[in-house]
Amino acid sequence: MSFMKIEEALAESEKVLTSKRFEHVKRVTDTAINLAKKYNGDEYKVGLAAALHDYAKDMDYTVLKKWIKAELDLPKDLLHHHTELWHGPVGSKMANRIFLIDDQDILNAIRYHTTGRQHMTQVEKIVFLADYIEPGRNFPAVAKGRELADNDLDLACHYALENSIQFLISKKQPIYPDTFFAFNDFTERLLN
Ligand code: DGI
Ligand code: FE
Ligand code: FE
Repeated sequence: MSFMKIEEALAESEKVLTSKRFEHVKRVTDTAINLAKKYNGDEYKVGLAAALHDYAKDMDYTVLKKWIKAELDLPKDLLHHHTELWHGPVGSKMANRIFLIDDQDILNAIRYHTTGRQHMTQVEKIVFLADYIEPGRNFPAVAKGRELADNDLDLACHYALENSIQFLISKKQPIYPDTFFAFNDFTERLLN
């Protein structure tokens, strides 16, 4: 259960984020709630997860590193990947420990919002996509991402992952395994 209101979660994020990042978080929250309405999803769960999805994003990486080391069920291989990948897993632990959120779906939506993963739930897909297509995003692939998100969550997630992987490869960046697991999962489902 979680008793935190979305407004309260937003207020907590506002305390720890730059104003620019907080504006992004509000747009992701609105986008996620709208997607939930469209797909008959859980507006509260996606709204709460979206309101907290970047909670750890502006924190010092030495703080994030301590959390990864201390939390037994956070994978230690994160420490060998880009620090950009740390704020989702750590943010979900903070949501649990500081705000006492124990709904696994909400926690996973925060945890996997950057990479995705295999077997994403509808709540996870919606938060992942809302982060990708919120109205403040303006990279070339975003128009098609919005169009797909309007019609099919799986196709939209597949497209977002495909584009992100291509972008990372073009930048000669390593790709975290969960990103591949997510991409393969959606690809296999689209073949069937
Ligand atoms: O926190 P946001 O900026 O709103 O968005 P995000 O959490 O989706 O992405 C943060 C960054 O992480 C973004 O610049 C892309 C990068 N990223 C996503 N997946 C991977 C990744 N970077 C690496 N190295 N590997 C990945 O698999
Ligand atoms: Fe993020
Ligand atoms: Fe974000």
